[in-house]
Amino acid sequence: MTNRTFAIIKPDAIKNGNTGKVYDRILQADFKILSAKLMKMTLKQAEGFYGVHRERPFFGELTTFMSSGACMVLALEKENAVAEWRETIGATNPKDAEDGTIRKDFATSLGENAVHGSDSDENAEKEIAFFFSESELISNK
Ligand code: IDP
Ligand code: MG
Repeated sequence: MTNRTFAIIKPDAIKNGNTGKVYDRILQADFKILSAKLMKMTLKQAEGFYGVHRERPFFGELTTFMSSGACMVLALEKENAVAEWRETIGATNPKDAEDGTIRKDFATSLGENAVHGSDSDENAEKEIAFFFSESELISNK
């Protein structure tokens, strides 16, 4: 089990002024921030990042949204990070998200759902590497 996961504070959360609130939830949940950067994805980057969803009907909507404004990408560390972060963010559709989760409190809609979280250790490593070089990740050891 790796102890790293990858997160994005999505453009809706940034536009709605929730960057600091979401960042605080990350710290309150005891994640260490290995690296964080504010960026604006190109459409090509969004298409590459979400490549597994290429055949899905919402692919165009998703990649247009993700490249529509600034987002914050983060590499996070915690024991059992992937599962812990998925629990902290809640279900994909905010209508199904538990009380107290980030998506319940900050998501705009199913598509514009405030945050991203990796779904497996393997994808977490790939996703971190998509946006960060290893030397950008701060070691806590
Ligand atoms: P996840 O982000 O909870 O892992 P995925 O199924 O991997 O959910 O979908 C990736 C992202 O695509 C979601 O977070 C959401 O932004 C968007 N998405 C998923 N399903 C739909 C949909 O039915 N319509 C529009 N956007 C969707
Ligand atoms: Mg996913």
